[in-house]
Amino acid sequence: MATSSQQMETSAFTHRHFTQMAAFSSGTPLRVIAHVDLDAFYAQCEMVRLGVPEDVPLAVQQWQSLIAVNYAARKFGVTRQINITEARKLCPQLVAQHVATWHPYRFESRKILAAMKEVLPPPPLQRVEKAGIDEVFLDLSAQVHSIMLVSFPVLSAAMAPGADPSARLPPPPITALDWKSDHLVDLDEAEEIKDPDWDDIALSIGADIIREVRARVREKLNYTCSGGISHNKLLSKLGSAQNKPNKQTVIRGRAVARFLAPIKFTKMRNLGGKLGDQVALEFDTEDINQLLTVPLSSLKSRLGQETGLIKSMLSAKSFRPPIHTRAQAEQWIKIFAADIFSRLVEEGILENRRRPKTVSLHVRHNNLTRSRQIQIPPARPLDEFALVNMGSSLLTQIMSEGEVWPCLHMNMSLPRDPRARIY
Ligand code: DCP
Ligand code: MG
Repeated sequence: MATSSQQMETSAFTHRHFTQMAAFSSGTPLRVIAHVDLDAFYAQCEMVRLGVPEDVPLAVQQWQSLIAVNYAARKFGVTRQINITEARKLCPQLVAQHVATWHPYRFESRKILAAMKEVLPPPPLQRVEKAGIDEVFLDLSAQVHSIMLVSFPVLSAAMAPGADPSARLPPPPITALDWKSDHLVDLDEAEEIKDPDWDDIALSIGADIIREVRARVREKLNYTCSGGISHNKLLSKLGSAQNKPNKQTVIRGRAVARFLAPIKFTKMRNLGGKLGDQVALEFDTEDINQLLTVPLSSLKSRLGQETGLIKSMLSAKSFRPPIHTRAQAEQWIKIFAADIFSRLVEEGILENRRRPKTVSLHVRHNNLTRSRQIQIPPARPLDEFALVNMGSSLLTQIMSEGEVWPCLHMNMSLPRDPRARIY
């Protein structure tokens, strides 16, 4: 809490900024967007199903790879990047639960979404968007707006007919906010002693809502999840990952620059895959701050047409330091296969005519990227095992044609079928 505070004359925000919240306008700096992501989701599904206590290390295994690792196991250094044999060395008591299909996780995912909605007002105040099997975005703007109107009668002037939309709001009648046990991204000292403005109040109400959403999921279904609360999707998504597990993080508008500075841009939505890798290679940095100094025109011209390819199903990894052995490469092929296969399942691509026709593998050695692709046998089931096998034979081909070690980058993709509508 601030020891001395700087009294403000008016808010930095206008009547319009406030009224726009009710319409979910993306133009208002007061909007409240939250992202909620389940902790170690598939692992938690197995823990809930089998009644495994929280402190027991557990991982979900698919072939030799781990596709989810609970937080008890992560304490031993077990991650998705290692195989089951390595994991057992690090953590001999690890419970490894083998998984055959994704259906039970999809079912749990739907139950969790329904539980979240129970504590939210009905639409049109509610706006929830499922972003993946274990994550949702919530636009809380309209709900927060309605709560603010009740809690702060001074704001009703902004809604009055004839109110000047560009007039500033009065300062909030409070000087401190209770953030409960939330993580707050720190502000610079000069900012921290300022009184909260309406944007901080909006986020604090949003944080109260997300605390309740998470509590309901925990009480009803026994899952923990993490949340990020901020003014846009990118920040809230980065926020939810910041203090996992079972924590929520608030990124206030004034904290954004400080928050983003150390984050690698390859962690951002749309920059985690091929595009992010390409940007990192092209500009030789993964730092947001460094990238912010590159003019947009230069970004566009240097990335060129290539960026249009991100729609194909692709799983990629840049190696710093580079990898040197076939065994390491095989490990990554398994991870790519698991990643791509789960997305194929998730997007329902295997169940209809949009089944992909080819698999390709790209391998970068020094400045040279070589690739090979093969047809997917149409009659056989396209499962993760088949993808691993195809990736492995592509690697054999590429290795037979020239040097690959040290290898700086690999990716596996299922190129878009030009006849398919989506993907
Ligand atoms: N998943 C998968 N293969 C991957 C990545 C993820 O099968 N390569 C599945 C298993 C995860 C689920 O998707 O449990 C959700 O992915 P997340 O990235 O959210 O990871 P977790 O929920 O496991 O962990 P976290 O607590 O970091 O969110
Ligand atoms: Mg998750």
